[in-house]
Amino acid sequence: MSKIQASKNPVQIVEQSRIAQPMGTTLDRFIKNNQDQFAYASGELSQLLRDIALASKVVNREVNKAGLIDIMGALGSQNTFGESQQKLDVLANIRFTRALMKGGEACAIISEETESFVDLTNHGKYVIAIDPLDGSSNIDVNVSIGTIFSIYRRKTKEGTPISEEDILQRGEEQVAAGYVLYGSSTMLVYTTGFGVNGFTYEPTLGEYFLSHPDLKMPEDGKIFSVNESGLATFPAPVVNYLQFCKAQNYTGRYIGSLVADFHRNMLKGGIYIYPTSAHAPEGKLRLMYECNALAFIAEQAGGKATDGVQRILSIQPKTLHQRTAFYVGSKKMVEQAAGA
Ligand code: AHM
Ligand code: MG
Repeated sequence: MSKIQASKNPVQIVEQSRIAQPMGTTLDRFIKNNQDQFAYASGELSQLLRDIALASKVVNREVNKAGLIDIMGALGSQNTFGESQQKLDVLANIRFTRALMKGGEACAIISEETESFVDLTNHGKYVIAIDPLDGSSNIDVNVSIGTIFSIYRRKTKEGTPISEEDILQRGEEQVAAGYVLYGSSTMLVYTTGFGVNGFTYEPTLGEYFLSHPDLKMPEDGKIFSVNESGLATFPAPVVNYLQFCKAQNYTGRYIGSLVADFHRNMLKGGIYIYPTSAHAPEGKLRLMYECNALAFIAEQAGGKATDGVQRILSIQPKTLHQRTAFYVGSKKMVEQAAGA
């Protein structure tokens, strides 16, 4: 008998590894298969996730054709904070709001693009905080952008007006959170508190497929993502930490799109820091629709998120558009950057 064993058919090997890990499962099937993880109203939360996924496909289509038709560039209006709104920001906000209104599972929406929350005056059980299109300064230059969302249970009785108690919830009360990254591929990554899973969009089939099951963030890493223009007035631990990173020949990577920077660091190991500075005394990023979702995902993937002192998810929001300093990524790096 020959000493040389015939190797397995490569197609067979690929198929076997697919069976071991449910790669290629569609997002819809994955959501359905995992529905029993929720204590109650599981069908509604599943439907809500599907509504968000559907709206993200529409936004993805608009993002992809942005260079082809005249929807790029400033609309000429400004949002609540005096920042110029890009047309795609406005469109994305409309798309997500419409999908959530039609779905009926959401009762209120908090969005970066609107000054106050929207009470949908229905019997929905969930409150959504969303940044429909984050990293908007990158739209015109064809660089990755993202959508970030948090889902909470409403606290007050259905059918009554939405109150502050429903809206100003701490991040640790999220029942689900996720982001969509419109990058070289479009990905949807989400958690319902049972780990983190990533799905890649197949545009010709119009489906998200499970591509990154049970994502884990490396405990330590060698990538630091920070806009150093405010360095002179950063907190001392951050200044020291950046010196350390450079002395260790770590890699500096900063896209200026939170979702893209976060996603890369989650896969490769790294830290994203947007600290306080003279320029941004309370930090720049928004607690409710930028930081909380990513903090939930980071923790679920084994990473960490703080404001330099306390856990992001424990912060009690006082206002809708509250800013915070944000340190997120590999656990050891976040601890060291905060001077722990
Ligand atoms: P935006 O919501 O106006 O897009 O601002 C949030 C973005 C983040 O995506 C990004 O990490 C950060 O702002 C970049 O800010 P800066 O240009 O100050 O570095
Ligand atoms: Mg934003």
